[in-house]
Amino acid sequence: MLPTAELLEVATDAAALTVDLLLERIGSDLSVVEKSTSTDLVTQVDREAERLIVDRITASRPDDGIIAEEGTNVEGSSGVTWIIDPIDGTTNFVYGHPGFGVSIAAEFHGEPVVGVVGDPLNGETFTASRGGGAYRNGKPIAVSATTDPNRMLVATGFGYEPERRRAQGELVARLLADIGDIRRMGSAAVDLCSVACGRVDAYFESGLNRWDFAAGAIIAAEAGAVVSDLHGGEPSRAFVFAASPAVAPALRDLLRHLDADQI
Ligand code: LIP
Repeated sequence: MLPTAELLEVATDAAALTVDLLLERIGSDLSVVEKSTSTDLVTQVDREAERLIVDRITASRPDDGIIAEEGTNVEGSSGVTWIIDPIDGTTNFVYGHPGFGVSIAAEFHGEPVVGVVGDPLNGETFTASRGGGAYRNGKPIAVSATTDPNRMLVATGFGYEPERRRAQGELVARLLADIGDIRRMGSAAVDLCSVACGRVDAYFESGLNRWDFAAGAIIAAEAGAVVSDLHGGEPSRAFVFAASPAVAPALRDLLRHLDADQI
């Protein structure tokens, strides 16, 4: 029997500890380091937050596997693997700009089971468990009711490599005339939670790491969103697509027509 309730409790507790750390350190003198490119940033707080989360998880579940953005990679024996981004939207965190959060997901033999995203500046904690629905601060949430594709509010994001960024920008320019508007908020985890609570109608992005979207994807799916790649498969590094069912077919057709998953 999968201890879903325990996994949700551990993830929620670890997220709460991390939110407190991020609120304490935001705006402080952060040692910012470039990773893969000049736009791919990491701070000492990312590393401290990851340590905090890993310690909280291992205190309760020492036999679980853990994969996290800042380097933690533990092979487990329980079948449960944690997928963690201690600060998704690091650039926003460095600037003190809204649009960052801690993202913690648990998978059982590769299947998503639990997702928690904590957004410190909005004071929101999003949670979901497979088959258990999606919640914001403990209250049920659901995707938007928009039906007109020409009114779709669509979130997206851009990678770090200059050529990919150029192509992603060109894609947005070609898409804009056929939707309501674009929002680029800077965190896949927060964007997916925005789909889950109806703050945007849809989100897409290519080139993400699993830790960017693992928690937000189950939260969006449990809130009623269509969550996939661009061809109905599982969301992946190639493409993450999340949309309310009413607008999903129209947006998916537009993105397929623009070869959005070939960038
Ligand atoms: C971020 C993603 C976001 C993307 C940003 C960045 P990070 O992750 O969550 O969707 O558009 O460029 O990759 O690097 O802040 O953890």
